[in-house]
Amino acid sequence: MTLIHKTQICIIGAGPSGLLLAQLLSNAGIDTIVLDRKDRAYIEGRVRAGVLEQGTVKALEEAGVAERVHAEGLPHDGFELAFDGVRHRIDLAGLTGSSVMVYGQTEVTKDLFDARTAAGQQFFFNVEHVVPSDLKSGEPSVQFELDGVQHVIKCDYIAGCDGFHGVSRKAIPQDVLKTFERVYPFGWLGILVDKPPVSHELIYANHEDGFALASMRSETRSRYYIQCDVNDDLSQWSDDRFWEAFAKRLGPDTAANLQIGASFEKSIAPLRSFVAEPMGYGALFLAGDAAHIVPPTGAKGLNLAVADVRLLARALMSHYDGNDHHIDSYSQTVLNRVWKVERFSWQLSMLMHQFPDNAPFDKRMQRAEFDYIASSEAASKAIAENYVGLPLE
Ligand code: FAS
Ligand code: PHB
Repeated sequence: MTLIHKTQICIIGAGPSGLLLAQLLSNAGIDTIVLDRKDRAYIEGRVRAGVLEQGTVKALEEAGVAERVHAEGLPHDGFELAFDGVRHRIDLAGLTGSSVMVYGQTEVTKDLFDARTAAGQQFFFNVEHVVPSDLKSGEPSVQFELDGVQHVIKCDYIAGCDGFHGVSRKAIPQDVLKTFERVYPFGWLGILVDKPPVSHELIYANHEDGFALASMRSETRSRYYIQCDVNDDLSQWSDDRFWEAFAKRLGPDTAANLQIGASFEKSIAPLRSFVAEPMGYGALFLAGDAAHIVPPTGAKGLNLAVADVRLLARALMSHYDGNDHHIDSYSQTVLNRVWKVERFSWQLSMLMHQFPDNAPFDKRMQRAEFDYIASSEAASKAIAENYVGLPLE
């Protein structure tokens, strides 16, 4: 037996991309179904991004889910870059008139799940064997299995919001799809600890031992990262070893304010830059990590996904208003911005990390670039305008 469902937009993936798209479209009266191979608890349990651009906050406002981010988020007017203990503040507010909001991706996901659940909108969790089909036939559909039962969703369009390891990107024919990738020779080891942050603003530090990032989730919960070997596993990183490395990379003056404690979350993430082109094929449109990955150095992954979704929601809404201009230009429009954000994330990653194969000259170039940024308002402004978020188009 196969169960048939009908909707206007089938959204594969209930991460931030899929959930935000569903919310924006549902608010516009467009019918959606959201599928995910995991369930809500698993998705909410993934600790990821922590910094929201104003454009992301605006999108949450447009989706009607911004109450908590305004009540609990921490507005930040600046952040610091540090090299071997020398710190330079990037004055976001002074240089751009804008700022960022510190608010965890976990919370964004919770807010979006709550809104869709409250509206009684349809999810299918724990789905298997998801197959987007008939992308160019005029009658697209998505097949999947749930608890041994076959389902088919007949729809107008399919939104591939299923992340880097999803199936949507792979539904684009190999002779059409182009991919671009750089894999970095290190990872990030991150912890969460219920201790006040070492500084009231984020600090990105480059030290001869490696990169470190001091971030936070609230005034009592800190999120810290250090660069680690790409082959490391968590068993090699006790809290004591983490704290010793983290304090050394921050430098003694900064580390003097560090309050250490037992971590309650610890994970290692690989770093890569990745883009797939095109981000549309027939009735399938990609958004978020399904189409691109950035190293987290620029705090762009989640924010780039949200920007894709804002453009895709606009395109789909316009379609139902009788105008296909934005649908036809979606891939080109969104990729223009994706590549600029890829550039910034790559630039900051190249500046702030220790590369195993870097020659002494390369290390001097990193320090010279830091010294130039610290001494040039123009160079600091270039960093600032990317960090607060580029215009949507
Ligand atoms: P997601 O990967 O979040 O969601 C995709 C969803 O699709 C998942 O729920 C998955 O279960 C589902 N799915 C996959 N395959 C499926 C299938 N076949 N069928 C149905 N569903 C399927 N960004 C930052 O800005 N700052 C950070 O510090 C940061 N840290 C990160 C750390 C890690 C370990 C990772 C992996 C990413 C990090 N990111 C960070 C980037 C991250 O925040 C992403 O940009 C963000 O989750 C993108 O959201 P989505 O596009 O929704 O993809
Ligand atoms: C985080 O708080 O998780 C975070 C902040 C800034 C980044 C990356 C991660 O660039």
